[in-house]
Amino acid sequence: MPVAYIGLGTNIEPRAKRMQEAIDTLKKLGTAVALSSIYETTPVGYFDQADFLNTVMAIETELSVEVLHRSLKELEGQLGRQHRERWHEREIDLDLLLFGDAIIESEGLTVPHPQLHNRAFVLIPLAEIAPSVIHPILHKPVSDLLADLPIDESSIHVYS
Ligand code: PH2
Ligand code: MG
Ligand code: MG
Repeated sequence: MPVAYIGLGTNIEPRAKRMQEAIDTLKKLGTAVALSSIYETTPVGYFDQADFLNTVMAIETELSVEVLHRSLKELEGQLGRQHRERWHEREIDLDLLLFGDAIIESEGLTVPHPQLHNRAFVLIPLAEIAPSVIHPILHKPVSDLLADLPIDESSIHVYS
């Protein structure tokens, strides 16, 4: 069974409660095999918004990648996500980062996540639980992707 890596993010209070709810709900999509620490991170892309909590969860699942992706979008709605401008604050964001070694480029779904290797708030938690997983396009382990990324240490710290 493939392992899916899912990035979670929230920056609307109650952040910790929203994150825990999302983690508990994601467990229903398969077998949770790993969960990173929760990190508090400064916003990337659009700066005039509150700090995020970010984490990464690994789930072994029988779902197809399309069904898993659709389920993540549905769960975002169930967990209260409102539609806003791109990059702006969100109640909960559930991003499919990796799905085994699948490479998918269809309308509405790109796997691996196209920004995965550029974002400390993804790579740091991902490297915590999956340092040796190979990015199927870049052909490098997550630990190398992280080592290659310049990181502002003040932009991310362990929250819990
Ligand atoms: N998500 C974004 C844009 N910027 N910044 C942080 N720190 N964490 C996020 O999860 C995040 C972001 C778009 O999905
Ligand atoms: Mg996102
Ligand atoms: Mg998203």
